Amino acid sequence: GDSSASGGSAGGGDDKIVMGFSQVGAESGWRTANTKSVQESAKEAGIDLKFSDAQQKQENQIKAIRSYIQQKVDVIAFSPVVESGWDTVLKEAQNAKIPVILTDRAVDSKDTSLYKTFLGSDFVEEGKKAGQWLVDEYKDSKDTVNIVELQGTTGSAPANDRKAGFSEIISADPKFKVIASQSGDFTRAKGKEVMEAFLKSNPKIDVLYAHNDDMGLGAIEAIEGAGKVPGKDIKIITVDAVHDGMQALADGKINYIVECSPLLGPQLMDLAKKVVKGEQVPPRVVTEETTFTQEQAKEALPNRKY
Ligand code: GYE
Repeated sequence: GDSSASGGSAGGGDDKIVMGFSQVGAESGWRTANTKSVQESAKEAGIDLKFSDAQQKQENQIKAIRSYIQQKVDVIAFSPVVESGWDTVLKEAQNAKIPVILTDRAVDSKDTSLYKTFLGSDFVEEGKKAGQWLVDEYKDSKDTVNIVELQGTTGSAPANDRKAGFSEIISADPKFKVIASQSGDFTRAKGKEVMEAFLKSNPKIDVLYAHNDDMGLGAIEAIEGAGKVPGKDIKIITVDAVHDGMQALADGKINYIVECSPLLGPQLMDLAKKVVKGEQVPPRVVTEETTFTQEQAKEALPNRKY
């Protein structure tokens, strides 16, 4: 780790693991909590963390990974902003014998030897849970349900999978119609902007499905701005369960939240230690998550960690 001051680590007893971590950005409350979790757990685990923020750009992540390879870090962890286009740089890490851990988001590389493990949520399952709530909510109605969807960052694993899981469940009943679906890039500002456009072009929207809380929160501002009541005139389902989302759920402005935990730091550090020692790790570690209704949000809010 901090070996330069003492003239190199060879024989110096400095066996601190150095991790290069490339974060997606700071686009959402989820991301902020995730960054905090990674930084705090690195400290607790005695891991020397080199951290970079890619501002939602793949090219920045590739640059960061290349610089970690050059610095000969012990392990690289990253949360890939989009799923495709990683083979070349991952091959470079492999050639340099630096193990890679995927955290939070997946890549679509066919060659799974390019990374040791993938730690994070099952986003398809999250989408299914969102769809299931809707199916249950409208089980006694035969009327058409007009749905608008705010997708996450285009090409990202959570956007692809949350869309797919949701669609799979609701497509069982033709009364569910997704009348508009567009990316809000996982941000509040974009969520608001896109929802404003949805409201202008669609006079009858029954449901909003937003791939994260932040976009849902932005959309709530747009809905209120249009003189409608979020949670009543338009029902809202989101994913994450960050503090502000849970507050809006408890306040009745959101109807249902599918939890996605950002607290991946401790498990990431454990996996990193094992991988650096050359120990076997499971190729996939799935985070455990729940769902929240408005009542459940009121109960859970005081003890939420993010
Ligand atoms: O849901 C969203 C964030 O990759 C699971 O990214 C993460 C997603 C999360 O911007 O809020």
